[in-house]
Amino acid sequence: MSISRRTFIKGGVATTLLAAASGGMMSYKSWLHPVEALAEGTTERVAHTFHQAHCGGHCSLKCTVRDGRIALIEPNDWPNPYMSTVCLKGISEIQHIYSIERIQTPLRRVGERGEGKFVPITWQEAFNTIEQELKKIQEKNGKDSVLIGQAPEANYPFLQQILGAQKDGKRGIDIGIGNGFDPALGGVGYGFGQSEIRDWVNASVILNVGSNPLETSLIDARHIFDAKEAGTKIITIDPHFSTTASKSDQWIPIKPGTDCELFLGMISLVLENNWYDKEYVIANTSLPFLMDVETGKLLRERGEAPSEKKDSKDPLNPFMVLDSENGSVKAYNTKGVTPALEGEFEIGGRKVQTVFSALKAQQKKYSLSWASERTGIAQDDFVKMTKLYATTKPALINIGWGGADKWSNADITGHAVVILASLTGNIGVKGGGAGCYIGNYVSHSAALGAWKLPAKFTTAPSPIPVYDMRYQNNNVKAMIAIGDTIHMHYGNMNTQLKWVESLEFIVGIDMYFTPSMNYADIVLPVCTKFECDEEVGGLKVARNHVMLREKVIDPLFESWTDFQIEREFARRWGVGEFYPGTAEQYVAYQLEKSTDPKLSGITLAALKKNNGIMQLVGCEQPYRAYTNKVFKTESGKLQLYYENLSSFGQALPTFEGQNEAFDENKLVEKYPLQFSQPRTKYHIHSQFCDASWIQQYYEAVLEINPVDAKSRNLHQGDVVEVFNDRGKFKCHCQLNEAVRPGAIRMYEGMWEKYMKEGSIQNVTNDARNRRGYNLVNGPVVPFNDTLVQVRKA
Ligand SMILES: Nc1nc2c(c(=O)[nH]1)N[C@H]1C(S)=C(S)[C@@H](COP(=O)(O)OP(=O)(O)OC[C@H]3O[C@@H](n4cnc5c(=O)[nH]c(N)nc54)[C@H](O)[C@@H]3O)O[C@H]1N2
Ligand SMILES: Nc1nc2c(c(=O)[nH]1)N[C@H]1C(S)=C(S)[C@@H](COP(=O)(O)OP(=O)(O)OC[C@H]3O[C@@H](n4cnc5c(=O)[nH]c(N)nc54)[C@H](O)[C@@H]3O)O[C@H]1N2
Ligand code: SF4
Ligand SMILES: [Mo]
Repeated sequence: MSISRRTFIKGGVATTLLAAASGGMMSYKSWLHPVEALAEGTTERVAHTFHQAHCGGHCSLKCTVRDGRIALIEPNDWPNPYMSTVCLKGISEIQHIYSIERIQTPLRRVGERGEGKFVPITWQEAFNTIEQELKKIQEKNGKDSVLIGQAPEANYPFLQQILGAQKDGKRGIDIGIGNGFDPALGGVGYGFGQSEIRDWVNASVILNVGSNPLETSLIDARHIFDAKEAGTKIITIDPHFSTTASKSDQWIPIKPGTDCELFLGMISLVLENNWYDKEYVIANTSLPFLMDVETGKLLRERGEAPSEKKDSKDPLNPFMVLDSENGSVKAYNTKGVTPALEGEFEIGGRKVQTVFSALKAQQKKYSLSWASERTGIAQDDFVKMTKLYATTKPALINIGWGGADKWSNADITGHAVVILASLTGNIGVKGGGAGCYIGNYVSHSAALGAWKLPAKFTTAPSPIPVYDMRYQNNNVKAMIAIGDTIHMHYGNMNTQLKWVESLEFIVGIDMYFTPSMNYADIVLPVCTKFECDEEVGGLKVARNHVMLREKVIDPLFESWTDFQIEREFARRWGVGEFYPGTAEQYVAYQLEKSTDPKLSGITLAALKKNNGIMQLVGCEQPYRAYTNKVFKTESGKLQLYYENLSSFGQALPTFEGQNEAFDENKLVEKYPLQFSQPRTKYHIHSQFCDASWIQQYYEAVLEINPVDAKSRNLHQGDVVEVFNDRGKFKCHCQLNEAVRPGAIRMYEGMWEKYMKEGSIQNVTNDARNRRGYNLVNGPVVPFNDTLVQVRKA
């Protein structure tokens, strides 16, 4: 029988009414036939594991196994039921782990790279070849000629050390904002200045900029709605009408790539209207520090050299401020001195001013009309939004990694964000904060006991960022690609592939035959996190909890666990005797040897007894960032002036245009559409493209506004070609008013085989900003800074 949508909806209503009338709620439990009905001899057991990390989820799962096959996946019973989560992707693993795309045996490539011709081989043969080829390459070119490219889902803590290899440390991903945001706090470069999501209920206002947590941090949806119910006003600033925009109090559409202008404009308004928190700024930031007007250098007690000792309590060469009481110049940390915030004066013939005064002068360029025109946000909305953010406390800026981050000038945006949040006194306060946030990345953490290999096994440094290997001379001759890294981690695929093809040997390690595997010489099949050859497979600390990975089912096909594969590398590279014997031994060691009080009382036995999940000790309150207002900078304050970037004119955020997708670019005539590639709740990047339950809801489509479709004579469902000078791809198109006119959108990660032709990476921009090499994490890959044209294929 074919069911039309109408009858389907009617049927749905009838079922719901029936369930309500009989007093019963429809429950997913009804999917699993009751156990009494099972045939005699059927075995059933429950086991626990954790799911993926890259969605921020880390869901701990309770799995029912019947006769060796997974029959039901449910959220685990977390100590606090409110934390128990699973999403459609997790549930779909019942089917997905048995996908036809699973790599079933080790494979050897027999065709050209990329052609997809492989033959099955044994593990013995696969590892013999790997050992022989990698050792040959290392003997000839040095150990650092092997590069490990690794997706975050995979767990190979020792492989780099075992092989003495390089790792793709600098990969230009998710660091655009952090590069400019973090120096102010002394952070690691990913923009972490926020508290945990449980603190969002305490915010009065949240500016959600270029972030779509209702899809990209699905597990946190309940906390976001809690905040809304508690009265938090959420304003989403996004070029497209995103899922999160649709649930926000206000959506402010912004022209793509103009977040830098947005925040610069906001800073100007805050300064002009005295909406800043003077007391906070004086106490906690470097804005009162004195600088030489001519050279732009900060004044120190003795000359210009920075303190050798990074200790805010006892800096060797402290910064200087102007004592507001008597106008004398003092070290910033002199007891009892209240520094002046503003001022310009002379010391010994030298013109000197406070950083705050310099900022005020510089910001004159970034007027309301300038910012409003460039961002496309009406002046009235701009002022109202800024005033609300600046004058309602506490206020929070949540800035994503997928929107404003992936532009070549994102570091300037990040710098402006941290200045804005500091001026308004919102960093290190309950309910406040600013920065990037996804799921577990900001929560309480605990250090597990560290298993150590002998010090003689050393890793090789990675002098050249991985995205630059195709452009800069380097020593890499072989790659171990763990996950879909070749396909996902680089813009401008056609250039990237030339480099990949030049490599002498590639090992691919994955559960699924992702596009990257096509380029490998030897492919190894890995177990999913549900499969294991022993009773315990691993451990992780995430979302304020410790989680255990138990064996749910035996390894499928001929796959090995990541642990087994790493152990085999260890054995063959002479490290075997120092490597843990079993995964269970390793897990027990990590717990036993930990000295972290948050892990006290948490043993392997206790974890097994508690469904494989226990809460870290003392995490009742949400993790709050920097509440002691001591930052990991030289002065211990929010250091908002970046002296090291003065040669680039970026000691204070100075507007610089985008690399490609901006109006004044001549290329706009040829390629008028900006292409953004957000993430979707249906996938984790390239993962789940092959999951047929998910495929029912999402197929590869390019989304375009009906206005832009009409001018190109495109109709819903047409196959379109998206192209620019770098390359092209083809897929169906979908007309969607949620997409901003002048821009198109397609979720990133889709495997080539599910496209009509090509990959989105064929067109994405890989330009690297020269300034980037002086930033914390190297240049960002500006995936969104991409112009294209679309036509009917
Ligand atoms: N389900 C799921 N969750 C995930 C992931 C996943 O693959 N799937 N991936 C995880 C990872 S690694 C990451 S990096 C995060 C990313 O998490 P988010 O930052 O939330 O990522 P996106 O959804 O890609 O982008 C957020 C929003 O930015 C908007 N945007 C695009 N261009 C611009 C712009 O120029 N300015 C502004 N202001 N907005 C813009 C997009 O329309 C989109 O709504 O998600 C994580 N969570
Ligand atoms: N055009 C464009 N490209 C982008 C982006 C963009 O915005 N635009 N965003 C970028 C961003 S933010 C990110 S973070 C990257 C993400 O790109 P990737 O880091 O490649 O992320 P995933 O696609 O999640 O890859 C995870 C891989 O690991 C495998 N895997 C999963 N679990 C396990 C396991 O337990 N063991 C092993 N061995 N393997 C496992 C999966 O099968 C999959 O192949 O993509 C980037 N690429
Ligand atoms: S994919 Fe879904 S179930 Fe799996 S960890 Fe992420 S949010 Fe949780
Ligand atoms: Mo990411």
